[in-house]
Amino acid sequence: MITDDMVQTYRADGFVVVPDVLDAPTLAEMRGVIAEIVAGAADVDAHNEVYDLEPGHTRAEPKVRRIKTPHKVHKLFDQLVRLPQVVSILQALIGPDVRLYGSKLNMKSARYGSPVEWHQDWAFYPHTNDDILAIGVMLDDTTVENGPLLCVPGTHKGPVWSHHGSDGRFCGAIAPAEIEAEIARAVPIVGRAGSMSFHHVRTLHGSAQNVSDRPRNLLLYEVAAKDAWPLKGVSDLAEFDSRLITGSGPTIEPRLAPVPARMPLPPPSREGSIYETQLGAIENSYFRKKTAA
Ligand SMILES: O=C(O)CCC(=O)C(=O)O
Repeated sequence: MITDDMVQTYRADGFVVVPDVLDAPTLAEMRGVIAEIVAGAADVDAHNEVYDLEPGHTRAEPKVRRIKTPHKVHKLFDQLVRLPQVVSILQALIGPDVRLYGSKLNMKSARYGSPVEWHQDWAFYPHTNDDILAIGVMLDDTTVENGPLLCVPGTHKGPVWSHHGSDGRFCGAIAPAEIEAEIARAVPIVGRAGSMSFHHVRTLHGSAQNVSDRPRNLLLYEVAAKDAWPLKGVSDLAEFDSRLITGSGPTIEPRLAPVPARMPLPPPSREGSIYETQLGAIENSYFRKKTAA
């Protein structure tokens, strides 16, 4: 499904959209499963292993911001990243042998869906090489109105910006003053439901609050070349190997590439999800201030 031109775009810009990867019945099945999972949030009061909740969530009026690690919550999400059409795109972009790093489903509900401040995924999980990307599965038609991902072309070949707050701790967000020129060049990642975006792990990106009357659900998978090892280490080798999607079996030989890195340490004062982590940068937020203005 991916053309040579699309591969060249990914290499040059650090992101690309492949239209219509999923068909209508698959989308309908996923929406049904998501509705069931979201309904379960009526039984919880606080963030847990499955749900990250929007401010203002109550049992009577559940507001889910993110379903954490959906591939562990329902088998459909584990199967989706292994579909042949998805695997062949991953192989064209990061090589024949790939491993799932993680997954998340960002539910940007109509009118209040939370923003995500400017960051590079690489700042959260530096590896021994950067043949790593995030797939963004568009579960809704995504337009400039409903809070699309915003990516800055070419930044995957540039610096790793500081994602540390004034307290010296990792906060998962870049101070907007450091990246004014880049923000001005950001491109909205839009497409029909069923399309998928692929952004490089070092690409600078963010996304605004959804102030439209349409939801914008984005299912994200982080996928790494098999020989990219996390610099934070591997504590459970069997679990690490179980996430291989393709390839000739496990390896204990990481490939070392000359890539810049900063460790996400000391750890953030609030962990659990990017939304919580970025509260460490709240006084320096770009999108919250913009929404309030
Ligand atoms: O949901 C979005 O648009 C942004 C997601 C993102 O960048 C992240 O969760 O790391």
